[in-house]
Amino acid sequence: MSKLKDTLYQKILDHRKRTTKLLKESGDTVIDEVKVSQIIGGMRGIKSLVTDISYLDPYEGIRYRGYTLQEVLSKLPKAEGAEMPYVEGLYYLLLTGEMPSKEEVEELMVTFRNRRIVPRYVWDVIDSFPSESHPMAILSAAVMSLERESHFNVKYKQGLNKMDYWDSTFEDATNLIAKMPLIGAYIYNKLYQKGKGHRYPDPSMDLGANFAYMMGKDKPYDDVSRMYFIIHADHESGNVSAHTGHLVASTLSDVYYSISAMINGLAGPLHGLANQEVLRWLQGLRNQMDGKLPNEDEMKQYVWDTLNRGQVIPGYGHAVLRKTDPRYTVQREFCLKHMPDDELFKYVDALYKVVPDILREQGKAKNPWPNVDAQSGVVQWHYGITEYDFYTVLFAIGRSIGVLSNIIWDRALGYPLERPKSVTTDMLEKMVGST
Ligand code: FCX
Repeated sequence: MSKLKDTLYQKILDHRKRTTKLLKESGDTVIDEVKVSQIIGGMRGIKSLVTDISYLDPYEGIRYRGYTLQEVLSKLPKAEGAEMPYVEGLYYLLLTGEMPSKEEVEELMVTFRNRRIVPRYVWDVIDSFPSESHPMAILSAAVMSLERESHFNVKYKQGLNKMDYWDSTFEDATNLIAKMPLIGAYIYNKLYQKGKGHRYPDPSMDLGANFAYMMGKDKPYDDVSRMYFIIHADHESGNVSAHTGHLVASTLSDVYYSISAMINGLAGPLHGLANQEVLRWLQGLRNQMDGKLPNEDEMKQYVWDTLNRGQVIPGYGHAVLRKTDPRYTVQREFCLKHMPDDELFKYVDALYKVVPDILREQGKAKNPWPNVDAQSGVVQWHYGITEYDFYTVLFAIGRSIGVLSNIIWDRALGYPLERPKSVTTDMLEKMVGST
């Protein structure tokens, strides 16, 4: 057994006792109440999921296993000369709650390296898509096509003990994480770098550096990839992509079905696709300005025009956060260091100065502050990834690490099939006494 798997197993054995005790001694304790506005309003704020992998505080932002993003970025081991840590180390941290040593990460890198090979039929699936297809649709189908590789399914058919579900799920999850960057880069090269061919991974490189290599990008794009995959990895369990992955996995569908579904949820403009929407929206402003940087009044006008058309300002607002997203801040700091004179970064910076006040004045959005998506496309654009349809694929590769870690733990703790109860409007009216 690898060090990671061994550590994980010990953690699982300890944790099972806590879950059993909670259920046995406090199963009937009331934790939350549900209001009509929450039932009609997308279940905002109802405490009804449990995960120990990350927690989202409305004012502080995300913590992974108790660590802030800044702590994660400074404490996880890094490659020689790298600014951002190994993505492989994040998987170790999310799964075990322990900050890995460099040796532990190196062992995991070997594990990933040995599982990278993508079967030929997956390339065929990708190649068969028309070139106007959205890269998220291609990614979803490519992951789905891998389903026949599931160890969990084979074992389940053979008669698997419930206590062992986590083990083959771990094998499937690790296999999929190892392959996701290759699939993502292949989709990019097929759609946007025709004729250049696809670069296969370099065995000496870590996941982030390899992704940059396969995309044909020089330094510091290796650090951009590491940063990007790490900050997008998890955002507790109620967001659409994480929740979809968990929900589908709760039926004991394998990780390929679950992650394909996760990708489909992430592909909506109110969720992951917002990062491409930000770029599209900024390009609209840029075209309108004929390339010159708008002044504050022109910027304000563009924001108001968008709102007056009944549209949202992409990259702003959040269902849980009530402050600037620390994932925005991490990327902003990277931009200030590496690309302070970038034209689009200046747009983003200028927007930060006007949008929160306008959203407050409009009085609808509960959170007027920027989220992760307000910054992320600009970084990609700067390094030559100008095909913004592709940005959510990068989000999906990162998010799969958190969602897969959660699914392994769901199986380890025996979380059941998810099945909330619905009521009819008639019933609701009777319950509130309005008929
Ligand atoms: N611009 C304009 N209006 C906004 C807004 C924004 N950025 N954010 C929220 N609002 C509006 C909502 O549309 C809603 O209007 P309504 O009453 O007419 O339906 C009202 O304000 C209340 O919404 P609120 O409770 O603040 O926000 P929700 O939890 O319903 O929605 C999202 C949260 C993120 C969907 C919303 O803020 C939004 O649409 N933002 C723009 C898209 C975006 O950036 N999404 C990415 C979010 C995230 F980081 C991610 O998942 O990647």
